[in-house]
Amino acid sequence: MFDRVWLNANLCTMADGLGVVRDGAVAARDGRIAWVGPRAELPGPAAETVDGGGAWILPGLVDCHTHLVFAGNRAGEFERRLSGVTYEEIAREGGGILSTVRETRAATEEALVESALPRLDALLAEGVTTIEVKSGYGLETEAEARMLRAARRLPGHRAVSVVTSFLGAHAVPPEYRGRQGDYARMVAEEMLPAIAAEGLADAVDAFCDRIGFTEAETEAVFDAARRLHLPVKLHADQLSDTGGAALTARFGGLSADHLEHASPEGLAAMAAAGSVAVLLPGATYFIREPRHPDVAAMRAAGVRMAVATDMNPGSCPTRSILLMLNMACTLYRLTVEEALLGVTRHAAAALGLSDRGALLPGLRCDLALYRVSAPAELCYWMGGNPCAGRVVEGMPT
Ligand code: DI6
Ligand code: FE
Repeated sequence: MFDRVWLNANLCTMADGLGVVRDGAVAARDGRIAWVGPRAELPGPAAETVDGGGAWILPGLVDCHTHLVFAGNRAGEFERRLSGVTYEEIAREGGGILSTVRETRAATEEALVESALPRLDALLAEGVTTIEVKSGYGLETEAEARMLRAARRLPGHRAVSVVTSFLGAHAVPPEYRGRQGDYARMVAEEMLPAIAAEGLADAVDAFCDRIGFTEAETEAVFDAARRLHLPVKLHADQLSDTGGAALTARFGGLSADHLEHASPEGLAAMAAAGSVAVLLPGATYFIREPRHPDVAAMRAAGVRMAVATDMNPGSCPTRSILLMLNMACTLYRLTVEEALLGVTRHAAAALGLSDRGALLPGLRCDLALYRVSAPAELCYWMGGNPCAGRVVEGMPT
C-alpha cells in the first residue's frame, strides 16, 4: 500500500534524458518515491490519490547557486551602470559586493531571514524544492556565521531543503584593503575552521577572478576545506580566465560556476574530475558580459551542465528560475533537455546530492507540477508561472 499516488499526469523523470512518460503515475511511501511509471502498470492501491489534472510532473527543481541571504539592494548601482560605469569598475571603487557587505553586517539574523523569505517564496512558487545559499556578504567570522544561520533557519519557515556554502573568499573587506593575501590566509586558517566547527557549511566556495582572489589564494582556501573534509565549488572564470575550471578539477570540486572565460582544457579537466559546470545566464545578461560559456566544448568534453539563478543583489537580481531556463536556451543555446537536466539531476549533482533530481524509486519524493502542454513550454515563456503545485518528501505543500 502506497501513502499517496499522483495520477492523470505526464512525467519527465529526468532519469534518462527527459524520460517522458505519458499518462504516468508517481507513488510515494515514507517520503520517498516508491514507484513511477505508466499509470496502466501501477502495481498497488494508495491511501490517497491526487488528480494531477493533466499536469506535467518533474522532480522538484534544485537551484544550486544562490546568494539568497543579504540585506539591501543595489538599484542605485544599477542606475550608475546604465550611464556606462561597469560592474568591475564599481567593484574596484569599493562599491559592488562591499556595499552589500556594509548592509549585511548591520542586519540581525532575524532581519536576514525576513528579507530572504519573499525571494525564497518566489522560487518555491515556481517549483523549487532544494536551494543552495552562500555566505559572502559578511567577510568577518560572526557576520558570515550569521548569514549561514539565517539560511539554515529557512526550512523552519517553509517546506524546502537548504544546502549552505561558505564564501568567505568573496571580496576583500575594507579593514583588509591592500592586504588581500592576509585576508585570504585568515579565511583559510581562522574563519573557515570556526564556521566548520559550528557545522554551518556543507561546502566551501570562493570567487577566483581578477577582481576576486588569485589561483594561489583560492588553492589555500581549498586546502583548508580539504583538511576539514568539506567539498569545494568555485566562482570560476567569470570575468577572465584565471584557471578556475582546472583548479576546481584538481580538487575534485562539486562544481565550477559561471565559466564564461573557461578554456577548453579547463573544461576537459572538469569532465575528467566529474565536476559540474553551473551556468548562470542571468548574470551574463545583467552585467552584459559579451562572452558566453563554451557550451560546445562542455558537450564535447562530456561535462554535466546545471543552470541556476545566482540570485544576488549585484550581478543577478532575479527571482525566477524559469526565466533562467529561457535565458540558458536563448543566450547559451542549451536544448530543452539540457536546460531541464540543469535544474534537476545535474543541479543535484552540483550539490553532491544523490537522493534527488530525478523521478526514480528510492529518491526523495520532491515533485513540481506544471500546467503546460509540453516540457518545452517551461523554457519558452519569458515570465509567467505555470507551476500548479509542489510536493516535498511526499507531502503536497
Ligand atoms: N560573482 C557573482 O556573480 C556574484 N558573486 C560573484 O563572485 C555577485 C555578487 C554581487 O555582486 O553582489
Ligand atoms: Fe554567485
